Amino acid sequence: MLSVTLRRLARPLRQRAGVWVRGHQSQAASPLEEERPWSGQDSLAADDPEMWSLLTQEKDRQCRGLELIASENFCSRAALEAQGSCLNNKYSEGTTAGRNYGGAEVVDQIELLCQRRALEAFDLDPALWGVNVQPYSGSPANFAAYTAVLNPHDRIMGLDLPDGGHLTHGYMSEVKRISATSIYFESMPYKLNPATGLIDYDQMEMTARLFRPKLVIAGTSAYARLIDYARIKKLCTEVKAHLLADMAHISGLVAARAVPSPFDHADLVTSTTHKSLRGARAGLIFYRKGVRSVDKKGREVLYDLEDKVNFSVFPSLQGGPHNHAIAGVAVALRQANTPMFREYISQVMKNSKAMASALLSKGYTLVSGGTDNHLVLVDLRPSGMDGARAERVLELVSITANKNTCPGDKSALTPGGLRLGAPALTSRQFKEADFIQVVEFMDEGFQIALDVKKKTGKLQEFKSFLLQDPETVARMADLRHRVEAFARPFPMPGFHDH
Ligand code: DSN
Repeated sequence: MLSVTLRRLARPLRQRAGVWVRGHQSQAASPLEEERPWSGQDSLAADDPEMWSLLTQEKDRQCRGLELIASENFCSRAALEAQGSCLNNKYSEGTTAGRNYGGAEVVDQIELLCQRRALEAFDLDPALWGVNVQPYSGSPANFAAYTAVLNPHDRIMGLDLPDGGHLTHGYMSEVKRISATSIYFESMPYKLNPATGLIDYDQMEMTARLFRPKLVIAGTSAYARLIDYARIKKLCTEVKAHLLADMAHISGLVAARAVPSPFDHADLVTSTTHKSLRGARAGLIFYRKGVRSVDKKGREVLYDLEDKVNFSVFPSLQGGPHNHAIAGVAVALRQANTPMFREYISQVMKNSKAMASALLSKGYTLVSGGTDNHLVLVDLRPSGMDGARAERVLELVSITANKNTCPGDKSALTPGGLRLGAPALTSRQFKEADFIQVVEFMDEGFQIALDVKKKTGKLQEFKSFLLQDPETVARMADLRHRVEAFARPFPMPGFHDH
């Protein structure tokens, strides 16, 4: 009571001294706030109006725009609810076989449930496959999987980033080791055949026979075609390498049996959980169990990956698992094992193909000429455009996509390509005809970009002109209004207050 009275007395002085107001007037704590004991019961809107306002703006951005980033999706309300739950509060370093903290009896069940659902979603026999569901996301999952089976400076091979691989597949530039996977391991890329836009398996084989990697990564971030896992596995057997499939982009497609499964051939499979799989944000590492081979004396040689993977995730690389994320992933994995999800993925593939055909019919060039999965990679160079300028104009008209390198690109800042994915809008119930309309909008955006490019020089000047030239501003405003009027009525999963 005394301290409350003293605080009351002190407040006018502090206000006069300017201590009371923290930066912006809207951030000032209400007088009541100071006097109440902390209950933690206020809503976000009441507790932190500034953050609430930003979240509200982001929700609105997601609802009014066309989301074409191939790695993004709209997760279900149920999975978001599990993720934003009391599970955030619990530490549980270790595995379900033994934890470093008490009170883990419920999170143990949650982790076991997530593991079981992960195996079920991909139709895996628990005698032959296990899964670690603790990685925080895809990049840590990859680094942990490599660390499990490699020593520092062992050799890895993955698809080069400019050719559609991921940073964590060993990316290094001409002058610098960029990804930790190239700093701590020795990396040699394989590449696309620039003429076909397809993985150059002949070159991969030739390089692997010389480089003798310990690990080959079969996985992509911006590749619209299927991967020949059988061929890569044959190579791995020949050079005595582990085969790791990073199915982050296509894990929803794999779960829906819509593309060939990496599990038929790989020793290790990593994934994120929030792309085509449409879950909460995290990572997974699957590892083979059981008999690996039979030696010359007829004795069974077992896989030894389980302990190595688990040890690598914790304690080597991570601390406490994010139990809230694991729960959100478990919810999504149950959803992924339903006919409804398979129907969703089938629509993703149809929409991706519809988008590819519409772009081709408008004269655009696609890397590899089309798509077999959830994304298309447009090569804008033949249209006199680049991905950076196209991305910026689309962003200003509420269409979100991302610039991407195409085979032969030199600059990562102004690459020639634009990556477009179908998973997010398909979660909003878009069908083929809707994607054809999306292409119409993008085509208008590309036209604006082309017109402005002709009048400007470097990228920075292009960007300034977009915001300053009255005619361009008006053209973009008109397109943006039509885009938003089209997008907004589609349902949005996850947000019950939409
Ligand atoms: N950055 C993600 C993507 O966009 O493909 C992968 O981590």
